[in-house]
Amino acid sequence: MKIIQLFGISAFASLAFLGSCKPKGTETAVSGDAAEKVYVAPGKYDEMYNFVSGGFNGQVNVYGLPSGRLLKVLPVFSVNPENGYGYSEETKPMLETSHGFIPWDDQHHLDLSQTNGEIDGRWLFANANNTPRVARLDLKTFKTVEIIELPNSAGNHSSPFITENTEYVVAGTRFSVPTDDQNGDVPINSFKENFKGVISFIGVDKETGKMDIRFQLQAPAVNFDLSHAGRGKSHGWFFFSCYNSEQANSLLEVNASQNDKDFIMAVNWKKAEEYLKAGKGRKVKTKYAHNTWNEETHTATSEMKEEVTVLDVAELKDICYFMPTPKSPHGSDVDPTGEYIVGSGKLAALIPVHSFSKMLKAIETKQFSGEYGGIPILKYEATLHGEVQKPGLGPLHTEFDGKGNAYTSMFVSSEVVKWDIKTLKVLDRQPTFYSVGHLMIAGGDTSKPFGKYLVAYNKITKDRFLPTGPELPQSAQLYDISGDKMKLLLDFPTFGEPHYAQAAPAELFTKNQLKFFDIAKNKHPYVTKGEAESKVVRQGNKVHVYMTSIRSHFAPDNIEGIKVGDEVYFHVTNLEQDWDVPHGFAIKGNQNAELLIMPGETSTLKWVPKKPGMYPMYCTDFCSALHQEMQGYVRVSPAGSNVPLTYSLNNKADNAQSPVKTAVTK
Ligand code: K7E
Ligand code: CUA
Repeated sequence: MKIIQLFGISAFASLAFLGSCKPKGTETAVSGDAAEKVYVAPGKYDEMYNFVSGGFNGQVNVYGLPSGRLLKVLPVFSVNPENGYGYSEETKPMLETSHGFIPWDDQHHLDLSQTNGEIDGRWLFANANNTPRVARLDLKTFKTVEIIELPNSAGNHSSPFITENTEYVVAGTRFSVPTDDQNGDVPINSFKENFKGVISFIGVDKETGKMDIRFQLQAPAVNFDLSHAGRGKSHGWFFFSCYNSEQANSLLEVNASQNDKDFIMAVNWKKAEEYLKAGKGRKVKTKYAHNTWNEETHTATSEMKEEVTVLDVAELKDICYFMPTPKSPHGSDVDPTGEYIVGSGKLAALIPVHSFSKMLKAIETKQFSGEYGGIPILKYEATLHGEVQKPGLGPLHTEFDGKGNAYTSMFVSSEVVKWDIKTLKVLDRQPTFYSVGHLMIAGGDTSKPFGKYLVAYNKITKDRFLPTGPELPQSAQLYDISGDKMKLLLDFPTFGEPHYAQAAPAELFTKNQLKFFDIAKNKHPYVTKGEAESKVVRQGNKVHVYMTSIRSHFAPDNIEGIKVGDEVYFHVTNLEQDWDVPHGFAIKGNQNAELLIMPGETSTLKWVPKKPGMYPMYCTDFCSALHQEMQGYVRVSPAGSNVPLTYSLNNKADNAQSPVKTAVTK
């Protein structure tokens, strides 16, 4: 099914099922010392972090390499009942958009922040395809701390790719659509006339990482697929693969596969900045959400923005150039030197490699073969460094090892192919099991790849793992690329559907790790910094419970006088100041999820009891030997009853030290 989606053309679809394309058996593919190379002894750490996109689960998964052990699932675009992301009052604003609250998205690509073209370990950027957004995760806490929505866009696939000093994160629209200030209520077949392909340049603050959309480029209506920034000599440029230069709006598997060549669009973003400075942009009225997490208040806020500046690349010359690239190119990858740009045409029988210096020369000497949507098309031969001949079938993505080699994933022929960037000679090929999509080398899209490991993220698992019903996990496969020949070391299952991934040595991230939040710095409006301050406050039908948790009780743990019709907010502060001691919180009948509160943090669960009765609450995370005792009761009375609102901890009749307290009513 997935093959057919990607390669609807029947010839290719059938190729995928041909015996000749199926790789040889595992026995021959795994090298003898593989176990030793991936074994991480109990108590030892992995060498690298591997951040893997979750695809249609909307999350990011963190693995250790070389073991392939899953360390954590980081919620980004989808709600996560495991820790209350998207359910707690504090995190709900993270998922606000111009369409309202959205609990899900489709997450494909990741990029780690860079300084001087090298991974700096600070932030991880993630895209959402369906409702176009870009997220930033802070790798000090492994939390999603910012999400920005993208106006004038649809299907944010070509994203989030960053420049070598993280000046920009870019996001190219997959679906061209009428821009937000135009009437979108037009016939679909007016595509050519009304639709535009917009690319967003999101600026990133050097110190704080804070994002804002600096400008957008309005380009002809094509489908932007992937991109990568220039680096080194090509810093200042961006390269976007485009398909559907046919501008089809239906049955794209046929109608967008007509042209022998589509394009890689080269964008001179420094030039675009000049035009922006000169005031050449058009202000477009729109609406997009910008959501930020505040680490001091432990709360997200969502702001609706109303305007974005758009530069029209057909009008403002010399921002964009098209490099013809066969055939429906998917990956657009730039080698570590910044000189070579590799286009992977899904339907092409070769891999074209463009040269950045030749491209500059071709622009200078005007070696154009025509125009497309007002953008000059450079002559294919004029920008071409060369073609890799007979690389395999269905090239998708290319990464680099920093030693002059490129590695391309071949979806249809299920293999990874290693080739020499300069000579374009194929050096090695190894099977994948099966139908590899993205592949990743640690640091493989930076100026300084770490090499050593390559991971293939495969679309089809078939017989690789114990069967789990109709849906099997996707598989990741780890290869040792330190020698001349690639060696398959390990299979590990993945969650959702991984697309792109990132990896780097662990020290880059462990050095910044935060172990717990300093409670003295907690500025949450409902924080409770000690049990003595815990209280219950009624404001009309809203009841605020200022609650604390510490091993192994809540304060208060008995509450009476809640009435049907009340909205109860449990603001739970975890008083612990130690690493790895979260407490959980849940109450019978709560229609959202648990809270999982980190040490020093405050989180809020909203609870609306529907009928009178006795409602137990408890800690969900096994926090101590007396975790099971970490529980309490809330008594709910009928609407209009006169049971006073009281709260207590240890309210034994003979214990005058902890009397039952009456709630404050405001
Ligand atoms: Cu090739 Cu969405 Cu990057 Cu998947 S995309 S494979
Ligand atoms: Cu706190 Cu279990």
